[in-house]
Amino acid sequence: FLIFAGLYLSHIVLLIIFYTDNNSVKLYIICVMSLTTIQSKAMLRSMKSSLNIPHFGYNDEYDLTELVLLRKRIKKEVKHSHGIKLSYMPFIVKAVSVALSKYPILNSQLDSNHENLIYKTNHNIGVAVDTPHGLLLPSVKSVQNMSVLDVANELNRLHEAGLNNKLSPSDIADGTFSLSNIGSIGGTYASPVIFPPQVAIGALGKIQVNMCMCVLPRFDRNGDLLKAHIMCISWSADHRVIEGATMARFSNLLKDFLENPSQLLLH
Ligand code: CAO
Repeated sequence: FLIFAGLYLSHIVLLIIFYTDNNSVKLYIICVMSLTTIQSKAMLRSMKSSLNIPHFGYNDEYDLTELVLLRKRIKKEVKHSHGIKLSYMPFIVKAVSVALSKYPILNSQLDSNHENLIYKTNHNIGVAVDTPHGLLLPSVKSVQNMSVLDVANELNRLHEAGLNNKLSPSDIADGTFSLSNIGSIGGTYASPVIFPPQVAIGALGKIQVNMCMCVLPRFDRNGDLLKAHIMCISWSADHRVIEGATMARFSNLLKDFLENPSQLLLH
């Protein structure tokens, strides 16, 4: 008979097989592989197939002043009463899902023959997580059925699991749309690479006050310079499937939700 045993030591996985018959016992160690290597290989494969996608880019600036104030108002209370760390991401992920409901083609995938477009029911929104083990892309599943707080809770879990190298294959699998919050590290614009078979990805820049030169100034009714918190967003979409006008309309709708975040209460 055969006995299979798996051993996980730091970053090393050993698959040990004992084989016994009446006369002998044989021991095989058939697999020794670093998890980091597995992740890098997955990244290599997916980035290689990304090269075949004709990317087009679209950028815009969102005024997140209201959202910055809203988060500031409720952040402590959410931590205190729910134990949840509330960043900007849960609002953005939820708003993306609401906008996807109006533009479901952005939540679609091309089949392997590139002949059919499959519209995905669930909004499984992938969030790029920078970890000591490399870049990971877990996804929050079925965001369309979640509240902002549910999303925050799940993002906290995925972030923590990512940092501790504890994400499960199901956490990583089945993403339908992706976001990369590079702005939590820095930067204003990016050119994100689509994660196939998905058809679009957004990169979020750093939320910064518009007094800097890189974003358009905002003015009040009197023409005086207004302090506003601006985030630049950079989209990449698969031009075989997504037209520029669709991307622009989707982005406008998302912008509307994020600039008036109380609307999210209705979802
Ligand atoms: N602009 C300004 N501040 C931001 C911000 C942004 N775009 N994004 C996050 N912040 C703030 C948060 O609000 C938080 O502030 P407080 O401490 O006041 O609450 C702080 O920065 C830390 O946030 P965080 O990173 O812990 O949490 P998050 O939910 O905003 O982001 C995650 C989580 C996983 C997206 C992020 O940590 C990360 O890994 N980003 C990098 C993604 C990446 O590498 N992309 C490149 C992919 S291509 O190689």
